[in-house]
Amino acid sequence: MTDKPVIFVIGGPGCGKGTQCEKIVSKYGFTHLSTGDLLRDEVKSGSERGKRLNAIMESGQLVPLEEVLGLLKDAIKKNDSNSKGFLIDGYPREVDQAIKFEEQVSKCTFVIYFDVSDSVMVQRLLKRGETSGRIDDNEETIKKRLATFHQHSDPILSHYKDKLVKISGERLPEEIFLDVCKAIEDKCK
Ligand code: B4P
Repeated sequence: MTDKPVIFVIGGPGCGKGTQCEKIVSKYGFTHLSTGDLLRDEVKSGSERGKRLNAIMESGQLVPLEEVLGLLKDAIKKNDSNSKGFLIDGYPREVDQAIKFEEQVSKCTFVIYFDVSDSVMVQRLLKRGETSGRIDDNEETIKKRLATFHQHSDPILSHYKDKLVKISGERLPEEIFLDVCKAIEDKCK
């Protein structure tokens, strides 16, 4: 479906994926597709599908694979002709998502994983929750999001052990970004 580079950006809730993706976009001009944002856009549309997705996100669980992959495929199709490459933020969240994407869309070039402890992620999300208005940035949902993340993360990291760049996300965004740039310049030569 695309022959452009595809970078998966993964990590726990609040690990800094979205923050680093913004920086990557301004420096390298990749197309940023956040599955969380695509889902929230669908919710905003007020459709019946959006209502179902909203309830799942509020419960801290993963939405069904077909829904997320469908949204991603549409977005890739729409942007492919003008894109230098795709940053897929928040995907895959389970091994099946990885397998289906690579079967139906493209091989992934490499995977960036931001490593952050639970306590730091919780602090960041609670702080963001003071102003974000996101239904999932509250204490109860954050706990569930972390549990969902831990349930699926080890199998994904093993699945991608040969394509994985693990970066410590407990530093200043600018420091983290230096490692991100090294990885992109090394892997997307
Ligand atoms: P997402 O939208 O992906 O939510 P997230 O994990 O919190 O990441 P986000 O990008 O928003 O936050 P970031 O870490 O950058 O997912 C939300 C929900 O959607 C999921 O729970 C799930 O239900 C559903 N979903 C999404 N993708 C799915 C998929 N593939 N399959 C199934 N379901 C899916 O930043 C967090 C905060 O930390 C920010 O406030 C930021 O300012 C701060 N921060 C970032 N970097 C920092 C740093 N270095 N130092 C200090 N603070 C920092």
